[in-house]
Amino acid sequence: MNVGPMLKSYINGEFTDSGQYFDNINPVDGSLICKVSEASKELVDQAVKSARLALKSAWGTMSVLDRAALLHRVADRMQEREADFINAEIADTGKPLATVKTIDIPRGTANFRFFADLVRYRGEESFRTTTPTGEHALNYTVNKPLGVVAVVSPWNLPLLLSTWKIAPAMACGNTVILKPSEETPSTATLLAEVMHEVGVPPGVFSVVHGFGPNSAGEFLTSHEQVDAVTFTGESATGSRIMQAVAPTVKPISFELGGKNAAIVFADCDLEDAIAGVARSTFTNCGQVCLCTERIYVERPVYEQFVAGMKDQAESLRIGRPYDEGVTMGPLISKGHQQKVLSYFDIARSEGATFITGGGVPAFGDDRDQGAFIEPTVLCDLGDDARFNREEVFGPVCHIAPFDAEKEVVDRVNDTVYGLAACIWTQSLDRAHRVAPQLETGIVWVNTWYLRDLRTPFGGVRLSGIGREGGLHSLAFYSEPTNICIKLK
Ligand code: NAD
Ligand code: 6OD
Repeated sequence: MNVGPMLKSYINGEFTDSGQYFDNINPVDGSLICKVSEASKELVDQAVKSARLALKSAWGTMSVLDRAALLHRVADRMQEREADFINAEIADTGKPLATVKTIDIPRGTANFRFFADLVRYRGEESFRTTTPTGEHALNYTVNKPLGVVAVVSPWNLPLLLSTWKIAPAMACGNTVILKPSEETPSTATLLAEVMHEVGVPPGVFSVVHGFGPNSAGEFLTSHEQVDAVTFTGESATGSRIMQAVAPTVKPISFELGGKNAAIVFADCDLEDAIAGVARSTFTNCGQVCLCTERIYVERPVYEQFVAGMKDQAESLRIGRPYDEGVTMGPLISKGHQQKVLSYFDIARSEGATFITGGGVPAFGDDRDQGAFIEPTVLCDLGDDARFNREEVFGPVCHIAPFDAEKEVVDRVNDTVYGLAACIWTQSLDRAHRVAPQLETGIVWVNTWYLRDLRTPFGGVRLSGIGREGGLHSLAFYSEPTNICIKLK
């Protein structure tokens, strides 16, 4: 694995050093993992230039079957190098081994395999046309790539979320430039190695390391020779990227923040609901865009639910990634730890009751220099409290009681976000009635983050623009041309 002294950008099939570096810090203990070479504007220009040229190379004329086969080879090689990917993701994020092994890395390879297969069997539209004046024609569409696609990804599920966009973009014949999060550059660099090893032609896939504003992220998204931008990250960043792409009017796909709710009805299987909401709140230390930070519980089971969540939070084992039985790692960085702690202070000042947590665990060893935080459960805030309106992105939720179905639907929908929601009930009628009333892109019933890669994924309002997943992804990463042939 290339993690060690320095990570380089990968441009035109070569690893390139810019001569300017930033530190990649281990969130477990604050130690230096490696230096990362930050791509300059000139290097981003070179990446875009080579990606444009690659569109005209063998890649541009490769059949969809050959492209799909190449993407399967990428997945094969990722699986052969699974241990490297696991260690790299753990080094950057501090996630527990079991999480990385069962979620992050397998989904990385699954993304390539899924879109490689899907694109082979995609159909194209055709219409036999008769006009009111009696003319006849055959209309059919041809799907072409958009061109050079910029993928800008976050740090919370680095490989999973970047490949979720890279794989369909490449499957559709685009060339891709990835700007991974500055917090998690390692698996992106490994992916570049894999692309190189399996013979992906130069310029088809590039990685430019760096930050957002006035760095690789901005250089890439504002580049006039980039044809589309697909982004996952904070809503405020999405807004800035939208402004950057506006002058050149290019397609965008945004998966942004959330302030997701779970609704627990009194008729649920309470044990399942407590375990499920604990999972939707604390998974990945609460750093999943789909995590639930607002929990509404029907009054008859409220006290029991709160007690159950306290037990769940206190039974999590916080610690080092490779230690047996560890179920929660650190937040991504000291900076993010400060942000989450500042929301605990806000909640305190707003009158919250801390049922459990609210601080930083003390280990008495080098982990005290890391970015750990206690799993936290709060009550007694109003829906208008800042804590209940803003995304925290940590292992924390607020639990509030409710009395009526219509009341809870209105309260859940009263947010600027709209990514996901969960409903816990044993009534099928209620599930069908309530789910469509929730103003979110995704609703889970009696579960959370159960994924089928064919389904539309995305959010409404500040949670995003567009849907990816299955044919939605292929539609975004393709430019259809309609061909109309006059028939006699
Ligand atoms: P972020 O917005 O800070 O950064 C994401 C990426 O954007 C990084 O690579 C960063 O360097 C880059 N970036 C930042 N400013 C930029 C700019 N001006 N121009 C171009 N690029 C820029 O997000 P994050 O902190 O890495 O991730 C956490 C956030 O992502 C949370 O809000 C979370 O909800 C959201 N998220 C959403 C989804 C989803 O599917 N909806 C998935 C994962 C994360
Ligand atoms: O599972 C996925 O495909 C996906 N896009 C997950 C997003 C998680 C957000 O943190």
